[in-house]
Amino acid sequence: DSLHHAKQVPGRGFPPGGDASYRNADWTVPQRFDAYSDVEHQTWTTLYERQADLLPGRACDEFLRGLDALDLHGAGIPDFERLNARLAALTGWRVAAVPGLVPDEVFFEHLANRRFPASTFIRGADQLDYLQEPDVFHDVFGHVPLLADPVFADYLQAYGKGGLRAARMRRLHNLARLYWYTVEFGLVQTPSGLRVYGAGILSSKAETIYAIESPAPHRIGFELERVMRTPYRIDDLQQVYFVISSLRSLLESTLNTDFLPLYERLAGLSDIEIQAIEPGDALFGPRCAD
Ligand code: HBI
Ligand code: FE
Repeated sequence: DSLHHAKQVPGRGFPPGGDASYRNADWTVPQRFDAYSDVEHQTWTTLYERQADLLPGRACDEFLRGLDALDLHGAGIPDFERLNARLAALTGWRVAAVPGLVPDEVFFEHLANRRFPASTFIRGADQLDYLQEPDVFHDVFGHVPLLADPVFADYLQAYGKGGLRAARMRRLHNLARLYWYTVEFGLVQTPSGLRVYGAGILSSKAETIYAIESPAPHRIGFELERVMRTPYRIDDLQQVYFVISSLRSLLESTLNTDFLPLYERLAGLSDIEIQAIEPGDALFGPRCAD
């Protein structure tokens, strides 16, 4: 999807001249941890400190526990090797450095094998707030903490396996919406209130506040077919979020669904407009400002 337009960053990712022959067949590259500049480490720390302030009461517990378990509080861009030692011990997942966007099949193949492809470059200090392509802060801070949770770890692997099947059935646009509205922009209703688990939200200061507090977006109870019929926009704050009741219920709804008849049904159903409320939608309110 186009959150992930590869941008060629001088000195990281694609080498000058665009020669991609340095990368491995699975698109992985070395992180080159020692080559990060102080300015690049400082950009991570600035982003980290902004988010750390916002997370209590907004991020789900599993995410916060993952930050602790992976020791992602340290200053600067994490060294993937050290991170992987902890992550692999917890759930068997690893982070694999990639230059940016990788082709769908390559992406799914990594996920199906419990490898999360993560960009190595970091956004410029002049682009702290929004970027269309994933950088190391989005990929590692946003996505990796939940990979320390055994239930989410299984969900993302199942998604990767499903992606390989959906691609063969030409229903990838439907499955990509599931990724978007869960892994990237998911909300979860917990006993202590609405919380964020989506990485696209958790790596954005503005969207972390907006997703929980703003009255503007719709918040609709998660239902697999409903989500797969809803397109998404990549260029602004979301107009709709889907709310799960727990990570386990999300995993179970995908494991208990036979996607084959679902895809057949979807082929005959129209898309639902992003702002639409359908009969049967369960609606959730924002957290009241205090
Ligand atoms: N590549 N590095 C990277 N990260 C992604 O999130 C990603 C990708 N390639 C394809 C892709 N996502 C999407 O097409 C899937 O989510 C459907
Ligand atoms: Fe992402």
